Amino acid sequence: MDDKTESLLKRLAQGDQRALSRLITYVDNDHPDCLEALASLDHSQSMSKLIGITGPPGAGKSTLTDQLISSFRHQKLNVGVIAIDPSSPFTGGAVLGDRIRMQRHAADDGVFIRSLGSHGSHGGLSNATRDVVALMKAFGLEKSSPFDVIIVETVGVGQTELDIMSLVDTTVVVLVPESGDTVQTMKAGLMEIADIFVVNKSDRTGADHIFGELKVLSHIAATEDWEIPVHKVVASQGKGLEDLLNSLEIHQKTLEKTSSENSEKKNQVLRQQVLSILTHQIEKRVLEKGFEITEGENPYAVVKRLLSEMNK
Ligand SMILES: Nc1nc2c(ncn2[C@@H]2O[C@H](COP(=O)(O)OP(=O)(O)OP(=O)(O)O)[C@@H](O)[C@H]2O)c(=O)[nH]1
Ligand SMILES: [Mg+2]
Repeated sequence: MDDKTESLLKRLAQGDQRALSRLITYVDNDHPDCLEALASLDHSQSMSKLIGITGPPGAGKSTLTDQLISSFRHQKLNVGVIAIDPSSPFTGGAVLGDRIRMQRHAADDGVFIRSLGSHGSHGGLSNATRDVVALMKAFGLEKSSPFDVIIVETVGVGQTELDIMSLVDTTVVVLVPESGDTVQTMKAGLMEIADIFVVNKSDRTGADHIFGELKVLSHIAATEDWEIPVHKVVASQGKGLEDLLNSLEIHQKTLEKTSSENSEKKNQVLRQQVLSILTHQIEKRVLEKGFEITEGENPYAVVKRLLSEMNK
């Protein structure tokens, strides 16, 4: 690790947002010091609460995130935001849109917002997000100015989002009155990923219908500890926010209460993280060294050769 990286890490721990920004760029560009830098972080003192906001494109996730930032700032909490746009080559404007929607917080020292697109994140978006979350959790720990809340906004409810949402404590799935089909086709997936449902754009007709459907689903899937609450929200007007904030708090408390039962799940998430970091590192090493492959060669034989070369 060179001196520059070391000094960036020191400044990160002291709560320097520019250092955090630089280190996120390191991660985005797969800087050679990344692994060592991330491995040196100590998260044992981190108290950051991690909230995931996910849902279909245009559901109002950024508008909601913006409102949540305001509420948390009222409580004098520091907030870090990662806005993920998996399709940035096509919707580059969306990243910009996120920025604009949350722009009013840009000058606030207690808020840090960063967008991540698939461009630049070599190991895929869930790898990049995990790395950025790791950096954000270590931010400001020495100066007692850490992020009290870290919000991860991501589009969709597929496998990548599942991986990303395994990083957070509480996942809010944002749907809209037009999401009826999504609810029907993705029932199981939705119930697996969601800790809280938001029916946003409840100023539109059809909100009651989807609200009712989600209520039934979460009632069926309810456990002793948790029944997924469903909230009608109008993010653009800040309506319904208090109930949502209340649910977020109750969910955090439930997690604390059931933390011993959750330790197995946490372990599983950790193991999964180790495996994906390892995969990424091996791939990186192989690519750095380069490898020969002749036309029509058996790809399994190539991998066998590469692995035995690695063992030497
Ligand atoms: N009518 C209505 N419109 C809303 C509401 N919340 C957000 N919008 C609008 O919906 C549009 C999309 O909002 P965003 O917050 O960018 O949605 P998003 O889910 O972050 O979008 P992507 O990140 O591009 O997937 C914007 O034009 C918002 O003004 C709402 O409660 N009611
Ligand atoms: Mg958005």
